[in-house]
Amino acid sequence: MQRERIIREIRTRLATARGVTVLTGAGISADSGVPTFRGADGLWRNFRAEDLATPEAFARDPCVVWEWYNWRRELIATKSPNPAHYALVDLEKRFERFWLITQNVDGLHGAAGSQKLSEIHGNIWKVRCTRCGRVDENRELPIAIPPSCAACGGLLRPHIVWFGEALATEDLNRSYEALGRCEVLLIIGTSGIVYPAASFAPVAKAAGAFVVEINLDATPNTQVVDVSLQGRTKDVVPELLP
Ligand code: BV8
Ligand code: ZN
Repeated sequence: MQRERIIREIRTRLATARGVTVLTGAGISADSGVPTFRGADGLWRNFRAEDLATPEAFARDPCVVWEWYNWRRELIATKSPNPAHYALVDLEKRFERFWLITQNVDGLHGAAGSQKLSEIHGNIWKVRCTRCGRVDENRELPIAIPPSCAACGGLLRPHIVWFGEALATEDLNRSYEALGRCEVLLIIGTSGIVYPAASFAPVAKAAGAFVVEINLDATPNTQVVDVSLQGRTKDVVPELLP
């Protein structure tokens, strides 16, 4: 199906849908200048997320992990939402049932105004005490290393889901509910490699949704979805608004 027909099909589906769910990955923030994890510019200051975004790395040397997160916080603090983020805020207002599931920890969906949102891998602007479990927002640039809890003095960690860690039950439940009840699932800017988000396309398809992928490159999701559009999110996503 050529591009115009695909876009017409998606807009028609959105025009008649009652429930729309969106899953985003690093590709939607790439157009805001936030590096992605994999692919050409996919590096965070020469570290691979799989090496540092783990509880083992933090247990071994919390200061190195915090240095890495400080570098990322400083970089992300200079970035702003792009037209794709704002198009999703617009989309949220148009449907009685809308939910946005993001793998991104950069906080740009919230900054753009998205409210019906699950940040399933956490948020780089939140910290969690390893002793008392308290979660706070923290926007210090840089955060003093090693940061300690104001309530109990315990060591603070980023409130982020690392590799090998379970996602929050509430986020998973909300995500599976949104995937099971939508007529359209839009998958935007993700390489479809990281689980459990990588399994969301088949979950929604099995529940009868029309699944759309918008991404720069083909991914494992490309075989599963109903239609796939290759392009930059900031150009393609606003085109889909009914
Ligand atoms: C868990 C926080 C279990 C860190 C992140 C098989 C089955 C089940 C699990 C596993 C499995 N094999 C391995 C696992 C474990 C692991 C996993 O999936 N590993 C992968 C590598 C195979 N999963 C986990 O560990 C998860 N937990 O399974 O728990 C469990 C259960 C009970 C008890 C204990 C444990 C936790 C996963 C969360 C990891 N944390 N982030 C941090 O960010 O600091 S993941 C990290 O990757 C980021 O969050 C990122 O969002 C995520 C996914 O990456 P993408 O967003 O897709 O980004 P990527 O760069 O890969 O791709 C960008 C895409 O955009 C590209 O395709 C590119 O073409 C495109 N693009 C670029 N520019 C643009 C664009 N598109 C459009 N426009 C553009 N301009
Ligand atoms: Zn504490």
